[in-house]
Amino acid sequence: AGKYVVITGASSGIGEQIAYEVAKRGGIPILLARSKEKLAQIAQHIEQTYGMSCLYEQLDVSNQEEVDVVFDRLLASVDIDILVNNAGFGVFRYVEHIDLLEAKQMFDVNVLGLIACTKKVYTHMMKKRSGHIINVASQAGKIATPKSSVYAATKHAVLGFTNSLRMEASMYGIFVTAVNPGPIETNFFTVADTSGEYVKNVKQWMLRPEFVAKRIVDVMLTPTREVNLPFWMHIGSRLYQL
Ligand code: NJP
Repeated sequence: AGKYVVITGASSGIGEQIAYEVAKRGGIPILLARSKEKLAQIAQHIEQTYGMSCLYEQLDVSNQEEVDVVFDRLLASVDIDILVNNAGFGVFRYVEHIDLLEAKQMFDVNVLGLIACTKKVYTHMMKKRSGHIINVASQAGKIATPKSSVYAATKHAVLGFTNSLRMEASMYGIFVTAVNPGPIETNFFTVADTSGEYVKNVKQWMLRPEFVAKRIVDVMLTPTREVNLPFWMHIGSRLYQL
C-alpha cells in the first residue's frame, strides 16, 4: 500500500488492468502511454472508484529524449518504488514477408524503449537501494511459434536483458521479475494478426487481461524471478501446452 507504481503501456490491455489492480490494493499507479486521452479516462475512472488522484503522462517509450524528460519530471516529484515495463507490440508475419522498418520499430519499442525506461528508474533505485522492476516479456521469449519470429526475437532480448539486470540489481536490493504470458485477449492481436490466421489457433485459450494483471500485482507483494503463464495452442484437432 502507498507504493508508487509506474506502468508503461497503461492505456489499454494488461497495463490498464494493472493500473486498476494497483489502485484497488492501495498502491498509487502512474500511467504512461502515447494515447493521452485514454490515460485521462483511466485516471478519471481510478479517481472516481478509488478516490485517489492518479498521475499520467504521454510517453512514446521509443523516443529516448521523451523518456529522459518524462522520467526526470516524474522523479523530481515522486519516489518511484516499482516500474512495470509493459509497453510493447507485435506484428506477426512469415519470414519472407518481414518488413525491416516494422522489425526495427518492434525492437525500438519492445527492447530499446524498455531498456531506456529501466535505466532511468534503475539509477534512482540504486541510490535508495530498493525497488522492483517488472518486465512484461512473453512465452514468445522462451519458445517461438511460426509467424512470430521478429516479435519472439524482441522478447528473447527482453529476457536476456532482464536476467542480466537481475544479477546486477541484487547488489542494491532491487528485485527484477520477468513475466511471460501466453496469448491474452487485448488489442494486441488487432495489430499482431490482421489476417486472424494466428488467432484462430489460440483464441479459445486466451487469458483475460484482468487475470494477468492480478498475477503481476501479486508479484509486487512477493517478488519472484519469473512468472510463467500458460500458453495453449490448438493445431487442427489437437491441443498443445507450450
Ligand atoms: O496489448 P495492448 P497488451 N510507447 O495493445 C502501449 C505483451 N504480451 O496489453 O501508446 C509507449 O492492449 C500502448 O499504448 P499507446 C505485449 O508484447 C501480450 O496485450 O497509447 N507505449 C498500450 O497501452 C506487451 O509488451 C500478449 O498505443 C506504447 C500497450 O502498449 C504487453 O504484453 C502476450 C508504445 C499495449 O496494449 C502489453 O500488451 C504476451 C510506445 N511506443 C505478451 N507502443 C497478448 N496480448 O497476447 C505501444 O505473451 N504502447
